[in-house]
Amino acid sequence: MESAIKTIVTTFLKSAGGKDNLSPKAFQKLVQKQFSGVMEDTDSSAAIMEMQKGLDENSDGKVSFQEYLTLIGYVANTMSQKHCEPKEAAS
Ligand SMILES: [Ca+2]
Repeated sequence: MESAIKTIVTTFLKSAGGKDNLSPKAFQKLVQKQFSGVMEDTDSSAAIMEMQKGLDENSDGKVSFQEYLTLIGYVANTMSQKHCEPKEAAS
């Protein structure tokens, strides 16, 4: 569990290159590299741009750590739903 959280943090720090925010380019790279298995449209830069807009709560065009966590939460939520589907279908 700790190592998973560490991965989440270090992935952000590495991608941001020592800055507080991910640039649109850095965000795109991160999504393509890390989430191609769990998300659709990661090969579409337009789709990733839309995703970034949705996450960008303060509308500064960049993704802060907090906004990045929103994405992690979203992905985790998607995973848990996928995980639950077969059980629901069986009952
Ligand atoms: Ca932002």
